[in-house]
Amino acid sequence: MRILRILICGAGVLVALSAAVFAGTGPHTLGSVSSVTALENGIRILTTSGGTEEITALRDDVVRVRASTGASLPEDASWAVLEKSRTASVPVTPENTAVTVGFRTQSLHIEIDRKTLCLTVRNLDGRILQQDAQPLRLEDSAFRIAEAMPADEHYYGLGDKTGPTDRRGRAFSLWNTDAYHFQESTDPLYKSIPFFMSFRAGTAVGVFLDNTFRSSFDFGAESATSYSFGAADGPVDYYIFPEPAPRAVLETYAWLTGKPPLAPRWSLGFQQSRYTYTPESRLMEIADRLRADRIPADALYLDIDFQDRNRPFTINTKDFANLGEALAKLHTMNFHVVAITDLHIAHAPDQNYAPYDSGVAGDQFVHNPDGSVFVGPVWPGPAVFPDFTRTQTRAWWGTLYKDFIALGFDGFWNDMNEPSIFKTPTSTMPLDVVHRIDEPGFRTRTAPHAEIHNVFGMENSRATYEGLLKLEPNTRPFVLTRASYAGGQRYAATWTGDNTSTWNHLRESGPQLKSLGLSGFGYSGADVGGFAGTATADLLTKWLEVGAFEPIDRDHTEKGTGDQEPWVGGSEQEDIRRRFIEARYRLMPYLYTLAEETSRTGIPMMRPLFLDYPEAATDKHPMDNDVDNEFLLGHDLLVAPSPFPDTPDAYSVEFPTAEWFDYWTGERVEPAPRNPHPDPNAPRSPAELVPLATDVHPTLDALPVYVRGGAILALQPLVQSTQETPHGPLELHVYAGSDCRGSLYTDDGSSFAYKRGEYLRQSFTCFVTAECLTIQLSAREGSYTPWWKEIRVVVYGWQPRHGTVRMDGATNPKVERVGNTVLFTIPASSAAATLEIE
Ligand code: NBV
Repeated sequence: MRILRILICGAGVLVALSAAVFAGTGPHTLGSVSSVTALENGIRILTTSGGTEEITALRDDVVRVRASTGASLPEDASWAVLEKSRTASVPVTPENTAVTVGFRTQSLHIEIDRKTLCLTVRNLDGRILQQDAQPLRLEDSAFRIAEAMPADEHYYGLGDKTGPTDRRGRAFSLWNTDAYHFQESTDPLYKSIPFFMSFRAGTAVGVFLDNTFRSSFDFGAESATSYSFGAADGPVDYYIFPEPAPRAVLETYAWLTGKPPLAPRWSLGFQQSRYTYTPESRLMEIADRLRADRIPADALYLDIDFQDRNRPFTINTKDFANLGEALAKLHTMNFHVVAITDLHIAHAPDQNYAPYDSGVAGDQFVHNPDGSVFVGPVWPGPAVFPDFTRTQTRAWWGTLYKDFIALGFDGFWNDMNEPSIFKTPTSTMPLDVVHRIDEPGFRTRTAPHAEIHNVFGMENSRATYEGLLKLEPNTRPFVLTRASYAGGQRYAATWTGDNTSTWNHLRESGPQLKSLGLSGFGYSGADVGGFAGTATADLLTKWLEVGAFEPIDRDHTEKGTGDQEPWVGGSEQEDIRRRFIEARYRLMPYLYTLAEETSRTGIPMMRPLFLDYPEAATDKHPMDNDVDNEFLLGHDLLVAPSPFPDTPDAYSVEFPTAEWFDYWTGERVEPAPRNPHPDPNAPRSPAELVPLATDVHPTLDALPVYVRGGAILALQPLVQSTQETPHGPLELHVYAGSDCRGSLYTDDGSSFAYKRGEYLRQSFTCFVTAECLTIQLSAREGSYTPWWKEIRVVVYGWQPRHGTVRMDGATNPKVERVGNTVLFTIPASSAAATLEIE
């Protein structure tokens, strides 16, 4: 029997519990430091087992760790990390002691224990930010890294895993999987994003394991004192980036793996989908009814039945005889139409099926180990699969969109790209299917499916995105993908796959979308109303309420389920749902400003509370752990659906700061301490006063939404589609409070003209005293001319004594007092302006 020597790292102490270090294929470590070479940006260590470990600094706050059992490191290439970031480098100062080797950057100390090779990362004050709990463990081709897990540390990320946003106490595997009607216990799911953030008392550390093989993460399911991560094969290659705050971790992750491109504005509108609106007349009925019932909407979807025999890039001309005309008509009605284009190409030799014929001619499909083309059954029956790891295959795939673009489709939906394959126990390709990597930065080589599986969906969406860009260079592509990997946000928005029409899934969708946002995917949605099963009218109403505040708001359901459009269930329900969709459209300037922020910074539109308010709790634990049902839409809106939406029970909403307004009434919220003391006069400790909370008694027609005191939100008059020009002034809603600020970004919403300066950016601040409210509008940046000629200012939470406004000391707009608000209108101008209200 083999006994693995268990080494425990920590505080420079090495505890050896048994007797041998194994080399070869059994469980082993890399041994100890044998020699160390100082590099300009780090160190390279040769180990006593003949292995190599290299730790380098890409920036002062980003280190990369690579290790191998041999004298050289594995290929330095990545599907996820941007070339310019992966090759970035900063000089470091070597720091060696009798027990450690390492270096210092401008913000970190990196120490490797000479005996165990355990890594400790400290800040310049010497505080431990991350520390290996055990030496790197290797067995056959697998490896595992274990880190110390302080009792008050929390873990976030890994994409749209189910369950609480905090991953602590659970274990997950990453292997892209078609998880039809997944449940809370289902793992793995559709995406593999081997990135997480540890968060402890206000500080956060990002960790990204850049390994595309099946990987796993255990945040304390197995051990109460350590967490671990590893992969079944492939390189030991990970990045550690400690930052002073969680937002900075996401910005750094975006620096490493990229940001989502700016979404076309229409994709932020309400989207109506079903599997499948057939025939064409049904699609038109849906469009007509949305407009007739005055339910604002921007996009309609066509699912697989619009195709001929489920063959991608074909049209079922029996049911869709005049699709081109239908699309043109829908455009005149201000709709955009998204078509599904699955990646499985029907295996249809000699049938004049162009995608198959041209694919075979260019040898574009994935091979079996014997060189023949791999064929697997999916929707079209036997199918073949483009080898998206090849640059030229991606380019060929992109050309397949030409006719659909010409026909008038506006966006594309890449489903089934885990890849999902029927009639096989693994639901995917055999692991030895051969991909032929032909990609700048990579060695041109073959790779087994085991290596490519988790990036296959991402490369599919990349091929789509890049193909669309090539076909229409001045139109922002809209691609929706189901499977992806770290970095996939550069090409596509995503949704959480086949959820179910249950209250539990409504509840789950919040944490899932917060987690996607924490994993790079700032534009994401869950099927509103649920995919599998038929939603009850109340469930659909509640889901449409919450969906109105999520980045992608798409109602979608499965074939054979009951209707799920906003009018289903009667006019009372429809009226409520319309009101929420209208609220989304009124908020469009704010939403679009957030979308631009996401594309510029990587900070998601929909956020957990701890992301923007990491120090809200007195002990700095993440607030989301108490109220995972709540989320932020941008910095200023707090949305608080019920944590148990299937019950009418009251619940408590917690606020990260003291000043909030009810978004619907404009009234100041008077939050009460969370745990009221039995004796109201008893002295309270500061801890008893936070977090502040208010009780909510849920009703079907209401969703608690709050605005930060100090927020300045931009709203617009109601429209039925983002294509419609609003009539009336832009609205600036000013919620008097401290840290008073807001911003606005806009552009034409669809082209890349903004990259040439055709955009508008403006920021706003306010300053409140008892006598005067001063609002400052910065000069507009950019050359874009917006639709508004006037700005209507609406002030909440502050009443003027005299009711006068001075604009730059001169003009005198009339002030109205309506209920609890103060309103006035000013001419819009590109110059800076100061408004003084007294
Ligand atoms: O294309 C049909 C569906 C689609 O509607 C859904 O959104 C995807 O997640 N697709 C899965 C395949 C069939 C699911 C039963």
